[in-house]
Amino acid sequence: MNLKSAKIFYLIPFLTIIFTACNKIHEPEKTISVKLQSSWKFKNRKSDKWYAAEVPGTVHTDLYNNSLIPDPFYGQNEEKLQWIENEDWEYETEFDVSDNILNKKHIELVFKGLDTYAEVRLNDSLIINADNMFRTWRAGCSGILKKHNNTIHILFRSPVKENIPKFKSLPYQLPAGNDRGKYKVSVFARKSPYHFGWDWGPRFVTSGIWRPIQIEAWESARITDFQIYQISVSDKRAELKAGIEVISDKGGEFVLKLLNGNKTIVKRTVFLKQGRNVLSEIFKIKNPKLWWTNGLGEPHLYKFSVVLLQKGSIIDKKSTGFGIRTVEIVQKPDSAGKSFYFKINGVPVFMKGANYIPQDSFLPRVTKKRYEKLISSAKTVNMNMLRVWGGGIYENDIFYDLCDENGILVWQDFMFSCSMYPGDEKFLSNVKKEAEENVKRLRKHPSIALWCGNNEMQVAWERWGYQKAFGYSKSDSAKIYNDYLKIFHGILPDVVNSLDPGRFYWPSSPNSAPSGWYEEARSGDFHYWGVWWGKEPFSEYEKYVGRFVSEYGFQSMPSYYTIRSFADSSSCCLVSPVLKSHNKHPVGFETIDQYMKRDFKVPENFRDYITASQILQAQGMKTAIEAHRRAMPYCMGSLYWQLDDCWPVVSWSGIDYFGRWKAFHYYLKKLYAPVLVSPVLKNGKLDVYLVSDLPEDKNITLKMELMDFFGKVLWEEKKKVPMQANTSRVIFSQNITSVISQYDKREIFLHCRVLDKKNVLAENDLFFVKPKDLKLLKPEIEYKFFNKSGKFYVELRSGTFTKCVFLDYPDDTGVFSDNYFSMIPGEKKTIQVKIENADAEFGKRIRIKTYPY
Ligand code: BMA
Repeated sequence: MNLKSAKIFYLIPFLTIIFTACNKIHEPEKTISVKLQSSWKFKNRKSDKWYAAEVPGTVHTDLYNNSLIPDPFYGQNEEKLQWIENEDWEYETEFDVSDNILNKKHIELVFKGLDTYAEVRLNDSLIINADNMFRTWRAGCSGILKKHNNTIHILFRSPVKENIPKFKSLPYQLPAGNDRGKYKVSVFARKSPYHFGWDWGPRFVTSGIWRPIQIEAWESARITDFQIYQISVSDKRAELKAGIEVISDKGGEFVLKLLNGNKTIVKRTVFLKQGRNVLSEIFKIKNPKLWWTNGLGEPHLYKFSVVLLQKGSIIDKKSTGFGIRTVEIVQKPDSAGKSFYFKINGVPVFMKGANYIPQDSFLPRVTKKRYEKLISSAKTVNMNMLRVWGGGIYENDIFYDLCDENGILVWQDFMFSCSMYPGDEKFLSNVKKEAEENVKRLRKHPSIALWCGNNEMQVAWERWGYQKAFGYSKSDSAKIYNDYLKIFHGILPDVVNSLDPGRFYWPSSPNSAPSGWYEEARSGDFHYWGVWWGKEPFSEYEKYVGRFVSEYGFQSMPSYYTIRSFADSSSCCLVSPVLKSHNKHPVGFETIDQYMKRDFKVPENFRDYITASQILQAQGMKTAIEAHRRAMPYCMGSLYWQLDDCWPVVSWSGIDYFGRWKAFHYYLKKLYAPVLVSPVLKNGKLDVYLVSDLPEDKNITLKMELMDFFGKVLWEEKKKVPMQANTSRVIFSQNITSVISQYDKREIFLHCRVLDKKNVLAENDLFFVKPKDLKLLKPEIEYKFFNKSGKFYVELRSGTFTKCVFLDYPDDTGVFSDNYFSMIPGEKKTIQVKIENADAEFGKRIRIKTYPY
């Protein structure tokens, strides 16, 4: 036995001891579950040399950890590493098992994620032949497993080579625009689409054991599923049903206990038959505490457990968090088209959020801490919904647990995106099993708001010209679309209806309209890409306000520090091949530049250009989000593209690969705040909108000051107005041409504030010319750092109007309570710096900067 497998040997009795020590009732029967994580090695099939491997892991990260390849994200290394996808890879481990496991009647090896074509052998017996990275693979191994020197050997066949024959044998080519391979095989593989390349991601078609492997051993019975269903809910009580699935070795008498926290709510004798048993228990919760989305209340979670006992011993136990809430999607025809909005616990809620992509090209690298940080970054800026986009993965449990805990709803796509897929029986049955497993795994989460079939496939089929581009005959077209219908209007809704009844299914995002954006915006959900892809001005966001805008976005550069992680200083210019390889959009830089020239003075210095690109993105998104929120209740959702990145890249994200916040993510705090004040000037008429997502009415004061950049007030208005809960309305409307015309438009701005007594609930500035035409004064910022009650602050004062002040800190992962803000003359602003153990020295690492000067 080698040293590493010895670790497992010691771990098993240790775990068993924990199980017995923690429970008062003696429980020799409980399912034992042991992770098989250590002592793995791997090699190229063609070679004899083994290297240490990490499990869970990927072949790319294992090669890198063994210094066999350079850092895949550095420079243009991506290009050099494309050979990996064409190789077959072998993984192996050796391990011993304790008698405690070996003596159990039922022993299973469970592989929670194999990427993708994997032949698994236990002691030379083939136990699994996997072909879907999104599924869990189980194999009974009693009779094969022995006490010492067991080997698991997994051969991963190249996902590219595996599918070339399928690609070649189809009489037509299936579209897969983001697949950057010579053969567009991604659509044949049930493997994460973005691995094959995307317009924000590199191509790393990796292989590996990407989720844990464990041994599960049991004797007489095992709880295989535990779900809570909501039957009805009122203020006074909720009626719930526990659904429990038990596999029993022999028929017999058992005791089933259901607990709410530590309180037993049901205890009864059950007779189980041999094999699969489905049990259910209806119970009530008095005065239920509801689960609310972020901003509207506490996302209360109950913890329910089920315990199966026999003769006083615990046989198995399972727990689940559960949120009592209702989610309805209201689609009501109206004069424009059809609404699309979410009602949570009976209340219409405007959805504020983003599209989420996997956080790394190499998924097992995403630690719990990274998940926590990202979800908390979403919560901090007042988001209440994330869309798990269909080109990534059905996320790990931790992602949904965090969304449950933080009141963030999840729009969950099935993993299909921007392509058309095959429709042969084998593929369809694989898809069905994948959908069943993932719906069963995720349905318990209160955060899941809906299931969506795919990303942009219906719209692509109708509007992206596939038929012409691929030269499809009529019968090809009919066949391809029929295969589409089989999955997205057949298999997937059937799975949702049978396994997660009551949860809404939406075939494709967006809800397409053959004639184009204008019509698409009027019903259902809407992806608007006229800005960016269509090069339309930002002001078009005001024209294309949809009923629920589930995608729109604009690129910016990540922080300088992020760029330096993949580029040396000589590559830090826009035209360097390294930088170009880190923007996957065909004309990404050109598009940023084109928009920048329209509105901004384009900086020559690289670092200033980065800042300008971020502020440009933030301003563009500000135009969109304010337009969406002003249009409530016509529009009831705004999910921009995209929350995060999977590698250091120039992309549409607000948070980069290292978790650093761009200017846009800071802007979101105000843009998605419960109260928004949004001044709009059209043909001389000023309309000031007040948008409130708050659940209660309030009386507020609107204060408006027209100022010059020295702070001289030229015109002002103060108004007390009632602010109604959950509404958007114009609270001030006046033609101000005669006021404005007295001054040089380049030297003035309107500052709007909404006050609740002395608290500023919202503020916003309106300018009368483009940023590049403003005659701004040289900023005069004074600042000091200080500590108070163990907390660290920066206090700033501005002598003149400063359009953008920002605190530049290398690890700005959202550490400032505000950043990239404007300051009016004489204003004092205190910013908290949320960094553990910050001391006075720390201030030296923060640089106070202003933009554009
Ligand atoms: C949307 C997404 C992605 C894409 C993004 C930016 O349509 O669905 O496919 O990355 O646009 O182009």
